[in-house]
Amino acid sequence: MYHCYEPNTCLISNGLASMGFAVPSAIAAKMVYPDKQVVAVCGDGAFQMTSMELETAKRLNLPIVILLWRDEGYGLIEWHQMKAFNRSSHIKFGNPDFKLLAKSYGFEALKVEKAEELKSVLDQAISMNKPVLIDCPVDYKENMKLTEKLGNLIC
Ligand SMILES: Cc1ncc(C[n+]2csc(CCOP(=O)(O)OP(=O)(O)O)c2C)c(N)n1
Repeated sequence: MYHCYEPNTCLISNGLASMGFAVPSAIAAKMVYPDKQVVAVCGDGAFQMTSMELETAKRLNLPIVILLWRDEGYGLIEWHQMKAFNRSSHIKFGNPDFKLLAKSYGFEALKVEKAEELKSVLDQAISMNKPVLIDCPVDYKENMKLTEKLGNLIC
């Protein structure tokens, strides 16, 4: 659903779609293009696979923004399970307090409290010109509504 306006401005781990890609690749992108704004977007499960790289970003003083979708679970897997079996299994996990975690690495931390705030919080994070993590709670029930809306297009 993300619209790209310029070539090579949206980096994804195509093919194997490896989780944990967003933060390290944002670090690399910012090192190569220090004058561009770089935002890593990732789920909480994927983030926790490489969250130690916050240390790298801080040490190299790279002002990247990490937008973290938090649903305490493997949302995409739950979505597929619900579509296939109408029930889900082993997709929930606990999280640390991401704001505290980010701060302990020397990141700034912001939190989105409601959907309407997303853009202003993102703008604020970008304008800080520092390493920032945004904790954004999401309700993946929206996914099932999307499935209904798009029907066979995404199956
Ligand atoms: C290294 C790795 N392990 C497993 C998978 C399979 N997989 C794809 S999406 C997903 C869950 C992603 O959860 P999260 O990062 O929290 O994002 P959400 O779907 O909740 O937005 C899993 C386990 C993968 N793509 N990469």
